[in-house]
Amino acid sequence: MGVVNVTPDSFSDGGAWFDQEKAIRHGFDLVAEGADIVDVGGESTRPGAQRVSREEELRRVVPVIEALAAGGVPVSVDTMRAEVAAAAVAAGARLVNDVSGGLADPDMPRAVAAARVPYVVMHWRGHSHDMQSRAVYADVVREVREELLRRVESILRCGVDPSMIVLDPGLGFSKSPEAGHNWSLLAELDALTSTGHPVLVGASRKRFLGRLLAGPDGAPRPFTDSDDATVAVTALSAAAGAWCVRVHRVRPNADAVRVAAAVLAAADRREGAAR
Ligand code: PMM
Repeated sequence: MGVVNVTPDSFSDGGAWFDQEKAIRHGFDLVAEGADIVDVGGESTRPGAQRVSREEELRRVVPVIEALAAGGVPVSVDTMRAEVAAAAVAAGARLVNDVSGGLADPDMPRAVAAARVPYVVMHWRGHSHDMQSRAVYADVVREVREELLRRVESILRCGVDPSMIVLDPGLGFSKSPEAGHNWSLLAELDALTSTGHPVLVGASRKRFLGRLLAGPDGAPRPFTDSDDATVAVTALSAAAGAWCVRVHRVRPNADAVRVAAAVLAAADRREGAAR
């Protein structure tokens, strides 16, 4: 999944695709580099970000989704709002990616049920302006799994088909880099893959990578210089059974997915031969 943030202030690409023509071109480029899905978002979720209005979010994403979908691109919409999700699906989006897992807008699960599209349910504890204060866990892996499964129960009650639900641990969202929450979640991805739902991992250019790669003076690496580390996370996630990775630079990550798939296929063949 390649990312197109139609925002002036996203953490990971600093507003490079705010211009709609550029955003559309970038979406097609990501497909040419190997993206199976292009994720279009109009609201920044970087820590501390303030919300944009629904009207502004619609204005940003709908024309980009229309143009990409008309060009045959499988598009997902990255939104927490039911109305934006519905408008995006009407414009041709084929998946709804909701970083709040249905918590930000109670109408979202019913909108997704009506749209009959896959639904990415991410682990989330609150809006960006204060999400880091909620990064408190006794056991992050157990709590993220339990909170996600509670979300799934509630979403199923709204009529979403269970086979349409994708789970996401929400790396960087109410997760503390100092406490190592993101690494624990990656180390035990099977806590989510074992639910039977496909799993999406969004590590690309996140601050916990910049902190890992800090220089001798302790200054975190800038986000654009953490793409190689993102590729490493992609290979490990794909080998651990992730269904999808959400990334800013598609080509090297698509290569990493192919490497992991080749290793998994060889392991399957050897297991088959041993039986
Ligand atoms: N991360 C960002 C935005 N949307 N969606 C999902 N499903 N998972 C994520 O981890 C995720 C997301 C962070 O935004 P960025 O594109 O500005 O880095």
